[in-house]
Amino acid sequence: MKITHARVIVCCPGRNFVTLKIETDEGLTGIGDATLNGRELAVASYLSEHVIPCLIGRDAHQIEDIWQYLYRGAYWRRGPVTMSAIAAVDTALWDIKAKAANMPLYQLLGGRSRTGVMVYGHANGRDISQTVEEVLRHKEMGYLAIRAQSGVPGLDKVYGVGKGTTFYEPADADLPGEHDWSSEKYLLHTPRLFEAVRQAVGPDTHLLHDVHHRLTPIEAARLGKSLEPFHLFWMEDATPAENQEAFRLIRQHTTTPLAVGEVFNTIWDCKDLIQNQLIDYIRTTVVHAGGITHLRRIADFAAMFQVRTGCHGATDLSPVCMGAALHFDTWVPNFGVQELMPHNELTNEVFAHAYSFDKGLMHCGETAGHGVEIDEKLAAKYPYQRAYLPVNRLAHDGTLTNW
Ligand code: EZ4
Ligand code: CO
Repeated sequence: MKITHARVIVCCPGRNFVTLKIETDEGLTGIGDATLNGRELAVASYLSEHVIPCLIGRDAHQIEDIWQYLYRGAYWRRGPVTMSAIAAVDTALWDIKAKAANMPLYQLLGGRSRTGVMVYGHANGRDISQTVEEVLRHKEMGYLAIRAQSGVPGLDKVYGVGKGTTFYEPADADLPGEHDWSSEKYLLHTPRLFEAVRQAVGPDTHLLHDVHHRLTPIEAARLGKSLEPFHLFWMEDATPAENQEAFRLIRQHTTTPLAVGEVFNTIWDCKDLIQNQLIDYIRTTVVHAGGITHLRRIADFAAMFQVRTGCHGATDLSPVCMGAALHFDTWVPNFGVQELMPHNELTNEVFAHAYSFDKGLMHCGETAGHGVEIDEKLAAKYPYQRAYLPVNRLAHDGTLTNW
């Protein structure tokens, strides 16, 4: 089965998405997500200019060889742009292979390991009481796992707090907005938040929290320790992980489970974290970590060290990524949890999908392939609109820090 055509579709049904569509001489087509928030056109151009010309005429069934060709063959390895482009090709090819086999994708990975995929939803509030309300609303909707974030007294704009009530979209301006930060204010506030949330929600609901790379290792250790009484499912991105050793310090001080990796793009980004058992959950997902082929490699390596998966699933990962991730989650033996930030209605119209939510679990569906399609005519009505993630500055003197 030969690849005959491939094209990149960029659309903005409320937010930007980059999709790769591959066509074959047997009439089967497949799609892959290539969205890299705030850097969308870099991936689109990498695909159109440098990847698609090399795909035409290749055997669509040779997923592994094509993956190696694009990874090793570029000479310039890794990086979010390259790995998102490779991921899009890989996802589209798995979609095609599963359609050719007339099977849902998870069957090709080894079949079903669980009845459904536990997801965590986002409870966001301006303050503690609003976040508590949101946690209870999510519990009511059936969520078994809930991430809680809130505004911090004395800080004007912080990660995870939407403009309206619950909706939160971080890429919210055509040039980067500016947030402010104080680790001291945050460290005082966050244990109070979780004391209130745990008290309100009871002992059974899994609670999660995203630090979003803002703390130093010793500050993160302090936070992890102070959250122990509220037994979190995980504390996410406690400190930047360019230096994987940084997590050793956090680990030495706290039993709060640690998750990291939504910005990683290869197994090399998490090798030390995993083999030294410095983390509990690895957050890499299909679109930013080289597709199903590479994600499976990371998960198998993680399994040897009892590290479980917790795939990133924010709205900037398109429904195509979500569909593929849910097939992966349905199979992967060392599954932990899957993030879910539901897409808006328009996005769901552009990307019709087989997956669904029921009682805290997602189901990938039984459609052949990954079960997600793109309506190209509808997509064409919503052209790209430049949008950036914010930057972050220290509240007291404006020093640029991690967002
Ligand atoms: O800020 O996906 O856990 N989820 C997150 C996300 C990220 C965005 C960045 O593009 O941290 O909300
Ligand atoms: Co995160």
